[in-house]
Amino acid sequence: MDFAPRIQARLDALAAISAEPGAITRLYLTPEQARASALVMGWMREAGMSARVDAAGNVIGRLEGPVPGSPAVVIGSHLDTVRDAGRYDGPLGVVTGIACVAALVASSTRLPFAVEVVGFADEEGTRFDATLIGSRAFAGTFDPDKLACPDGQGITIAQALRAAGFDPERFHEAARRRSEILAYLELHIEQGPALERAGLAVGLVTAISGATRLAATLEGEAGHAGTVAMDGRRDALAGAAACILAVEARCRGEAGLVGTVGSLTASPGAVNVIPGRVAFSLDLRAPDDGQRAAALADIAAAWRSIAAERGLALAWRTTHDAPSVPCDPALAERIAAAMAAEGHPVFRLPSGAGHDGMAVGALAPVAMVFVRCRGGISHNPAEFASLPDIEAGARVLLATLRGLGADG
Ligand code: HGY
Ligand code: MN
Ligand code: MN
Repeated sequence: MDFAPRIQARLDALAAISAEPGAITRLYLTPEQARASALVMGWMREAGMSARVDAAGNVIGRLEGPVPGSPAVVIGSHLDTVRDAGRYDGPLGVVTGIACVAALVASSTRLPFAVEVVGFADEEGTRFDATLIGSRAFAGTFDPDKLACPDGQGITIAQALRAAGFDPERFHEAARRRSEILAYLELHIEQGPALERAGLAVGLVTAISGATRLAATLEGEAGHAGTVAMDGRRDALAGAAACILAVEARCRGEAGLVGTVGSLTASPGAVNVIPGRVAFSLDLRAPDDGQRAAALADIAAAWRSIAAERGLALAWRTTHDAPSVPCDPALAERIAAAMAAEGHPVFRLPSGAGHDGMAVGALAPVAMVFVRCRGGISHNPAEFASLPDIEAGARVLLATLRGLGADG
């Protein structure tokens, strides 16, 4: 195997850079991110690229094309993680991109375009109520008002940028021009069970599902757990429980529709106090935007009636809303040709997970390669991709680059 052992070793090195000993947690604009960026830039330079960090914190390696400033094929993914993450989600795509460039340089392959490898700084949206921050900055579509978004400690993105040595007034300088980018390719673990069920190492993504994220609150009345009768309580947490079950009921049984309440905070949070206030999230996804909108409307109606019935005040705001992004057919066919040349059947599947390609799609044609992951497990330390599958993914990505080069 030419690629996989070194890719795995680098994933392990990145996994050791975490805010939480014994877990993998690397969030936007933290010291851990700075250390990971420095490590990745070193690998980029070792592969023969120039390397820099842009105004949003994205790490960008560049192998120049035939002339300085040549338009580039970009290979990207993200270097940030969810809390207690796996080691493949994000970094696999960045480290594999670097390995492909190293192979091009080692074989003195000259392509008619530049190649850039980008490690986006925040795709997960774990720290702030904003997601795809790095790739939206890269695509020039980031809403500057969101720089005022606070994290759980009240630190805004702008303040965190300054603390990390960036200037929020120059954040917009991360934006690239459409003329600079020919295409965007992303290799990522599938984060689902389809490839494993099909017994395949790699898959070709047809579209990236759209997603809506809400931050909701329910306000009731805190009270003494021992003296307030059950009738008449305005228990915000019991109300939230009903809302969560309403999400599950609406999404169950409808193919491709998924709804998740992943975070919830009840206050005051004492064992003998009826919760007066709950803040909770909703993450709603579907391959079809109309399907997602219809589900959101039904869930909102269910939540309103639960709140009315229980005398609770319901409020929510949308923290993320991204339409489904189809992969570019021509670019996808180039990947399909590379898969076939590498001896793989071309298995096409949608992505239920979001990816940076959703943002970069505003700038350039996007296509994705999936690599099988064990049990489809992700956002979990048990996340795993085998060396042969990592090797297969790297070879498909390299063959795709070479094919694009042959296309001119
Ligand atoms: O949430 C997602 O789908 C991605 O992992 N950020
Ligand atoms: Mn993820
Ligand atoms: Mn990811």
